[in-house]
Amino acid sequence: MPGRTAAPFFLTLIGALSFCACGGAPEGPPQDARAKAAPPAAPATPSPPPSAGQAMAGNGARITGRVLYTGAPRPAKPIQVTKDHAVCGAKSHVDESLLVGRDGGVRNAVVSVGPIAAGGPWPAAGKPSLDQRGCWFNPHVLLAPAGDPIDVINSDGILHNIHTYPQNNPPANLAQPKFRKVLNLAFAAPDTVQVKCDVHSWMNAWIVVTPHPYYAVTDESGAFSLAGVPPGTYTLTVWHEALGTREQPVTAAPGGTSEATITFLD
Ligand SMILES: [Cu+2]
Repeated sequence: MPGRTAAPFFLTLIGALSFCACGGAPEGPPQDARAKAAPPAAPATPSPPPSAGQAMAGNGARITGRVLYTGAPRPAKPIQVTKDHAVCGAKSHVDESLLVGRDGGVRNAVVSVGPIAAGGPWPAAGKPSLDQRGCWFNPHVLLAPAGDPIDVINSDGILHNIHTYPQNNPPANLAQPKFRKVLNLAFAAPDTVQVKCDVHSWMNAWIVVTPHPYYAVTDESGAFSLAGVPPGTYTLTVWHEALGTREQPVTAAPGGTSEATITFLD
């Protein structure tokens, strides 16, 4: 949340483990859009940044782990629908700004490694889309390659509005009436962009615009996996909208798997 100070933390990194043939690729990280922790600094670095394209050439590494929160419990607050009840109130929602699951797993944290030169193939995951359904943005955190178009979908039969709050790109503020089912957005520069709907004040999401594919969003257990990473030593960066940003060195061994656990304390 805006203005909140990053909580103290604790980082544990468990080194390289088993060896396996890895391929594929992952997703992303960043700096906070509204105030918070300073953008991840460029890693104090090791070897020259590899090209993302190298990853797909084989011998890529996998980096897996979990993002945990061990501070005081912060139960997610129910969302109060104040208009368009027939559509917006059909399903109940809770505030997604901090979702902590079993064993402290933090959902919707963005994990990435760097520095890695821009470019290289992305996993065939399809065009990124942000769907407004039931007056709710799905997903809450979307990864999108810099420069590529994003579909913003209106699945509801009512008016929505897309209002973006970028740091490194021009802002957009577009009405999306019920008959305008799809809008396109694109961000040329890597960024962390908050998205809101001015019609429904509780609608809130984030688009993380990424320079390379080595980004991932944690699932409900706080788990992430980055695959096909070019071997090397990197800075592992974790960003969360409410908890802030953390960094830790990580080594990606050729053909191996490294495991990292990042713990935020309150
Ligand atoms: Cu809306």
